[in-house]
Amino acid sequence: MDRYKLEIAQMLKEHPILCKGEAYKRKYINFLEYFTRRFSKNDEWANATLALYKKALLKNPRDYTYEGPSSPERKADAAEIKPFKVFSYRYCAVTDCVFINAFNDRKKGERLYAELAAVYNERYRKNLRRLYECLFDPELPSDGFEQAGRLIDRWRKNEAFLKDKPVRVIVTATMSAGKSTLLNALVGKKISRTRNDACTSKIHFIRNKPYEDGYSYESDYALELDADLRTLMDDNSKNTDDRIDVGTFFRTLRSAPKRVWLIDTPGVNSSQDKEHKDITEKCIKNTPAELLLYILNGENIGSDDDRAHLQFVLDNYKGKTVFVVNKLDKFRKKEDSVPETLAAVREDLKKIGFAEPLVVPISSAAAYLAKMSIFGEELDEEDQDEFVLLSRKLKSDEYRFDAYYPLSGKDAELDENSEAHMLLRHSGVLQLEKMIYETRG
Ligand SMILES: Nc1nc2c(ncn2[C@@H]2O[C@H](COP(=O)(O)OP(=O)(O)OP(=O)(O)O)[C@@H](O)[C@H]2O)c(=O)[nH]1
Ligand SMILES: [Mg+2]
Repeated sequence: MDRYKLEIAQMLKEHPILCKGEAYKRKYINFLEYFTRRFSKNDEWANATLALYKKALLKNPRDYTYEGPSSPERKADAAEIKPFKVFSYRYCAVTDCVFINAFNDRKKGERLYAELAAVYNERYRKNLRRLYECLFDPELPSDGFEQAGRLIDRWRKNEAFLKDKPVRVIVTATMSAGKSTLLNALVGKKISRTRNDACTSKIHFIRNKPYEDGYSYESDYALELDADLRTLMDDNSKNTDDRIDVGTFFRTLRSAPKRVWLIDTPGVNSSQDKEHKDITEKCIKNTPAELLLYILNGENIGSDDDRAHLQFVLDNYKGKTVFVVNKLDKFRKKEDSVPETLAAVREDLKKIGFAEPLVVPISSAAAYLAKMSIFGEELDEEDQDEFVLLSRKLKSDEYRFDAYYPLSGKDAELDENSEAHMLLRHSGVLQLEKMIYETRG
């Protein structure tokens, strides 16, 4: 499967067909299934997407059975198609059918379209052709397609998104620096395991989508388009590859979505798992990326493991690097100083050989809690307590981490009266997002 497909958002939310009765929906799915069987028999993406349609559109997916022609290897005749021919929602059906089977593949789309159009009487074909053209040409007007208007809008959002070059961001750290917490904060969802629960030895490619479709995808040996938390947290033992690909919409307060891949590498500690180190080093050396985020554990600055890994990064990665010092919220005013620590890290990095290193602070824990709260996720009691403590602490000047970033300017719509918005701002993550999203792909 082409991995970019994990960046395509589904069009199922508020789908026009949802208001119809179950019988009509079954007919509709049958229509889609006939063409999917005929044109995409061995296409993992198409089959998984069709399965998602069944799950999302049907009230009782279990009661559904395919009733179309039994041997779709040959083109069905009109009589065979008649029982499940979709008429009043034909614009939706054609859009969905091409979406499932031939998104981004005009050649296959033409073959599919020829048979799709043949289902309908000639007097309907002119408009159907106009619809089809409009899917592949964003310049054409998309009005007059009734219920399919929303589907076409979504199609176009996907299409425009994939035209952009992705910003590829490698994220690396020694163990327990808070890398997973930071990734979860950037994505605005729990997508990476935290707190050392059996760490993974895979590279995770976490890809953004153009809008929230309600689904997280994971390709880890098998393709799962509706991955739950467990699927996301567990590695499939059958996967002999050293990577896992995830696709999900990144929840942020920024207005425009951007094609971003966060490339999460296993934590390296030379003293421990050699395999992790090898995989991470290979990734840093061989994966093209516009940006590398090196996460440093603010509580454990200057470790030998970090020194060795920093040296490796210096020698092997030539793109832009940002050093992100995490967990500074744990400092105590009487004992530690945020600005002095940042200055010391900067000096250390210069000594290692980084010219003018960009060093910024963050509280990934604060950023994560703020996002969870903003996007309506339930915080348990412990999280709520931490939220309150961090909110208070990050209001005091020294711990307003956003103030240490070189960039300024408006990047997100913030509500000054919202504790969660202010915590998000003070955590530093908005500024870090700005750096990522404004990097050229
Ligand atoms: N106070 C505070 N704790 C943090 C912060 N970021 C992470 N932590 C905590 O540090 C611990 C390790 O965080 P993880 O995000 O799992 O770290 P990691 O780098 O992914 O760790 P490994 O994948 O196991 O190497 C967890 O208990 C987090 O809750 C932070 O900014 N502030
Ligand atoms: Mg981790």
